[in-house]
Amino acid sequence: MTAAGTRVRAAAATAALAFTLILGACGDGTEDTGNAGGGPELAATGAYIPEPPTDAMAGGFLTVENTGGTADALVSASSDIAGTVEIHETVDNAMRPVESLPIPAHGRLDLSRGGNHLMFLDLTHKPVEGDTVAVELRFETSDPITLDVPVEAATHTGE
Ligand SMILES: [Cu+2]
Repeated sequence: MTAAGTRVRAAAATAALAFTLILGACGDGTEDTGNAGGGPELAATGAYIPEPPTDAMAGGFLTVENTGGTADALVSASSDIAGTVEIHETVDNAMRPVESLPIPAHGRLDLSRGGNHLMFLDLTHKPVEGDTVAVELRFETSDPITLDVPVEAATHTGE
């Protein structure tokens, strides 16, 4: 066999392996909805920040929808009005920071009052109803999503 022939065979083997890996990623039992790569497909909707009582902290709520066939996770967030944005969950009426929140395949992550939420800390100023706050969401797999989040009345529930 010539050296050139060996290289051709090696290239063919590499292509076959890549093809197998692609099939493997789609063949894990989740249905394929036409998303060629099989990765997560995220969209954020319904975001709002209720006007907080003080400039100490503010909560943020939204839904992240995943129409893709692979799970993702919200891993961090940042904002122009906050030195720190934490991801909080609420357990027994007490909130606590978490590293990340899962976004299931063909599912959604709900950040809503009384439950999971974004916590804006070290505020540059108290956001008031009518303001718009820039928020960036970062994920384990997907590209970041940037949102202009409206500040609503303190009693707003998003419904
Ligand atoms: Cu909180």
